[in-house]
Amino acid sequence: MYKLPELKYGYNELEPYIDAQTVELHYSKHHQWYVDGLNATLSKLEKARETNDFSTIKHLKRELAFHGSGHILHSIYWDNMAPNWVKLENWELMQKIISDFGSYENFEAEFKQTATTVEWSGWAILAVNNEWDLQIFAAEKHQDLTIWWVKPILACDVWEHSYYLKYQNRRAEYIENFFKVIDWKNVEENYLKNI
Ligand code: MN3
Repeated sequence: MYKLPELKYGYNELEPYIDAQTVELHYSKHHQWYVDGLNATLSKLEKARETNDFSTIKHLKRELAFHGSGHILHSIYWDNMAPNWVKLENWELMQKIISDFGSYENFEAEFKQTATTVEWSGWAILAVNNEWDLQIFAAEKHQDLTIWWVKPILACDVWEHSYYLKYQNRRAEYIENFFKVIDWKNVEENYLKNI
């Protein structure tokens, strides 16, 4: 059984950048819904295996990708943020960003533009692979997200529920402010775990 991971801050602690009501709804309703959906899908898959009845497998695999990716990406997203912005120092990740993107400024501009231009719902994701190096992906919806060879280390949710209450259609402003609550120590840890 999957569980909602603990938040390392209170609902109001990302204020004024991400408002308390959005964090509460997003975490306790939306993310919980992905966790519940993932568990329900896994038990349906188990039943299908027991009864050898795979007639609904197409639906179940789609549900698995949708709820599974939703749960994983939200878990990364929450941990990627902190009430007190943690600056990216000249750690290994910084050196890698500079070598792969040319400069930190280039990386930030590419990430923000990617997040801004994801069509409709989705994510901007900085991901690592020890052969492929760092790349920024635009994930339109996440049920289609089957990118086997990458490990996300920084994920920015750009589904409307992550910003609409406070920012309405001003997604770019939300992304600017997301950068003010990034916990770069956490991103660095994710990076080191995956190389
Ligand atoms: Mn979300």
